[in-house]
Amino acid sequence: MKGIFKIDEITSTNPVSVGDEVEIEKENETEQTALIAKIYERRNYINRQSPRVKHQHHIVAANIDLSILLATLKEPRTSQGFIDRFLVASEMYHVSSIIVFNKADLYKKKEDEKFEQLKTMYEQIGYKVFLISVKSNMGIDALKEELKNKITLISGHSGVGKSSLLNLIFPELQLKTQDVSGWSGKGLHTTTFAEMFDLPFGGSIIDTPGIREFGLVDVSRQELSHYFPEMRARLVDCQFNNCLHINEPACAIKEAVANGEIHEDRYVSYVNILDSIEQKSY
Ligand SMILES: Nc1nc2c(ncn2[C@@H]2O[C@H](COP(=O)(O)OP(=O)(O)OP(=O)(O)O)[C@@H](O)[C@H]2O)c(=O)[nH]1
Ligand SMILES: [Mg+2]
Ligand SMILES: [Zn+2]
Repeated sequence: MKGIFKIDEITSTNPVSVGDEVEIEKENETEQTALIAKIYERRNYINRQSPRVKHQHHIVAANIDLSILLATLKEPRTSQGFIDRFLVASEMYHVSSIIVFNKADLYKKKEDEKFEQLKTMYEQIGYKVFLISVKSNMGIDALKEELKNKITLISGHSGVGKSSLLNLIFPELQLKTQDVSGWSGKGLHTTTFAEMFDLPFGGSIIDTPGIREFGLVDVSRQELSHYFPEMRARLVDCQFNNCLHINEPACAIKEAVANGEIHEDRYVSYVNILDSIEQKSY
């Protein structure tokens, strides 16, 4: 990279990310090296708070058409709170997203029921939900259809099977996956950096390292409800235009929760995320 970009985005830990469209200048013919001379404007990008340095962010990927959250209800279990944070992030960055539950082969009655509940809840809001098993090749064709001719980012906890899914779709890849001896419960990261691959049927997909937590950046308490689609539509009906939907009178959101139009579990997620956002003191 030509040195100049390093000061471009001062708070980002990485000035160039996977998915960036760039202009390169050949540097050395024999070693086949090149320099990034220019980064084109990003259509969108996904930002994540750096786990180490507060107030610093990391661009996970740029120019994304579709963002997949790979979740599991077992080995490891993905919490609803985590899913909702992911969805908020996708809404913020204007990236459409789908939720894919993997390891269906491990699900017993309890997990099957949980899946159906979550599917119903998210589909009502307008998110597509898939159930797959990489191990038993279930639901893969339907998912492939979604990926055609798109740049897709795949994220989720460590061990949910992101690299395994890519290997199944595109065996030539031979990405490193966690030991077959199974999921250790320790969340070892097998994939350590994000990488993009072209798909044989058109489009490309970005494998990423597992994430423990979605640190949301750039979202204020006031804005948060705009990123819950089922709340967004009702905000104009709150009596106060700065309503946080906690204990204000004549709140349309709380009314919708009370009459079942907004799922209570989503509202709980909203309150939890709201609590976690630092109050900015102006
Ligand atoms: N039972 C079962 N195991 C699976 C399935 N898909 C993946 N696994 C196993 O889950 C483990 C983790 O898979 P990976 O593909 O390495 O997970 P990952 O999401 O890429 O993990 P990181 O790279 O650490 O983020 C491996 O042992 C896989 O064999 C599935 O559908 N069913
Ligand atoms: Mg991986
Ligand atoms: Zn309100």
